[in-house]
Amino acid sequence: MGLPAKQQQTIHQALDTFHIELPSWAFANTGTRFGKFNDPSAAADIGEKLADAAQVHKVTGCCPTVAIHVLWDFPEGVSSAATAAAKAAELGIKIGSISPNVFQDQDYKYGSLANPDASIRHKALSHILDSIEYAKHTGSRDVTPWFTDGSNYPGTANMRQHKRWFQEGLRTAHDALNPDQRLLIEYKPFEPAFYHTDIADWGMALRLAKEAGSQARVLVDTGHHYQAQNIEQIVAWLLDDDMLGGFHLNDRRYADDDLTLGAIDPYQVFRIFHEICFFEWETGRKADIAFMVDQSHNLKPKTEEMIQTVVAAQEFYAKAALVDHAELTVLQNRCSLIDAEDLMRSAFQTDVRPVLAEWREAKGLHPNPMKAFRESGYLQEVSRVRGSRKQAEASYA
Ligand SMILES: [Mn+2]
Repeated sequence: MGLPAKQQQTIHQALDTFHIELPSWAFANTGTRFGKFNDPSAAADIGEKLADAAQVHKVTGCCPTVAIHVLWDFPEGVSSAATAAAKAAELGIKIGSISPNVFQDQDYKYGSLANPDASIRHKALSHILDSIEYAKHTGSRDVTPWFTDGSNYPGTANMRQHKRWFQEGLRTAHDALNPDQRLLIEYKPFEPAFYHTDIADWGMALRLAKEAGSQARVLVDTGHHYQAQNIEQIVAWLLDDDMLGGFHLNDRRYADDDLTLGAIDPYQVFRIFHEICFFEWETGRKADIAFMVDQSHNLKPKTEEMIQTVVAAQEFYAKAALVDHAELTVLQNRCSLIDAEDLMRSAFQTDVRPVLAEWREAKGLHPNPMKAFRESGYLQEVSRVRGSRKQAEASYA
């Protein structure tokens, strides 16, 4: 039995172009601010992170790139970038987006690009410019800074001045891009700043991106919103303005929980992907979006969790592709509320797993990526090798 041939074909076509970028930091030992539990299989350096990511790509066939955090992954700067790019190529993957880190150093206690001390603003900008250079060395297109700048108490910072410093800093960073590179600006309402955050929402990120230059876009981290915010509407607006650069995919129950995509609210992931598929049908063009994962697995086994995430993302994307957009448009224009909603819900409720298994087999992959990974013995092998060494000190990544 199964789905009609046309729907199967729709899913195959959707999956053919759906690539997911894995975060290097998801393979390392991570934790919460209360502590960190060591996993014997956790990767300790960029070489191991890339090796683990390559395993995910091997069994899923859709994760050809790995996002890098400069401070954690390129400790020696340009030479680390070159070594990592070579290692990735050896493993059949590539370095993807590059995240500068302007929040860990002691100098950034009172901010980075909006620090009242001009020499620290300069230091932060220099690091971002260096990151753009590394990106050129690794052939990476997207540079993805995230800023913690803000304040914890009313009256302690000049919010207008902070805004102007961000406008200035991001414009300078943008000017250093190659013509094919992009600057993706991520927002977050709170944490670590608890009174005001300089780039707190999509409107601020959109404005800063527009002012930075034509190669800047907004990055939507699904966990970086207030409760009940309509993320798919933000996505729809950014798509319509051609300003959606990419996602940091994850799920949350309370704040920025970095849980597995769709673990808490699977319908929301579907609704977000639906807006993308609907936009592409309506405009007849592919949206230029980097689908990146930004999750932190402090309890689940890391590589398996990433496989689970990727499989979930493919399932939601396939379901979203199944919506009959022509029919939906007719129903919307007719104000047939029940039928329009049911059209969405029936796509969401469709079991796409058998078609995904067929798609994998057509690509020469095992129909069940998790089973393939478990049968490979990779986890046992790296746990044995990595688990026998002394656990590294408690650095976050
Ligand atoms: Mn993020």
